[in-house]
Amino acid sequence: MNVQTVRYFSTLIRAQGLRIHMRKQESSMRSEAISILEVAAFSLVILASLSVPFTQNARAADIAIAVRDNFFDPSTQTVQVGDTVTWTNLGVHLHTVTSNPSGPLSSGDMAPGSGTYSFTFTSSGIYNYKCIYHAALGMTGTITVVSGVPEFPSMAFAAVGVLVMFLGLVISRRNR
Ligand SMILES: [Cu+2]
Repeated sequence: MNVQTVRYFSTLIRAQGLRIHMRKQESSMRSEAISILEVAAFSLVILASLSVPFTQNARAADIAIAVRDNFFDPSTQTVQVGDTVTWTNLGVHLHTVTSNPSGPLSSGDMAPGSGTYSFTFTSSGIYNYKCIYHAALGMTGTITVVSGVPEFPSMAFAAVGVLVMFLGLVISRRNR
């Protein structure tokens, strides 16, 4: 064995040692990454549960009701909190959408053929209304507003969060 060969082997051994050392560091970094993952997943679950009241009916709908001579079509409609109802006068007479006996609905005169009136319902309840010109002819309607169930975003976040947390626990247990 000459000096060069010895030098070569010692370099090789040192490199191997370095490699093992780096691998150890890598695995400690990996378990650190797992605990970060767990914290992130946990935060996601907390965030999701906190955001439930705010994401109710996240996909607020637009509901159309036709105003005809002389009835509302449909005359009864159930919507969720946050939904917007738009009435369109498709008749040849003036009509109104007016709370009955009192309430927030007040369209004023809706022009025949094109007049529209929109209202966004922000609290649950039963909203009776009428056309002030044709109520006596039975031109009345009811909107029932119900509070929405937690929708896709928060439910999905919670599910993904729980899954990631579970996987993180399993992986970190195996690596210990
Ligand atoms: Cu009318």
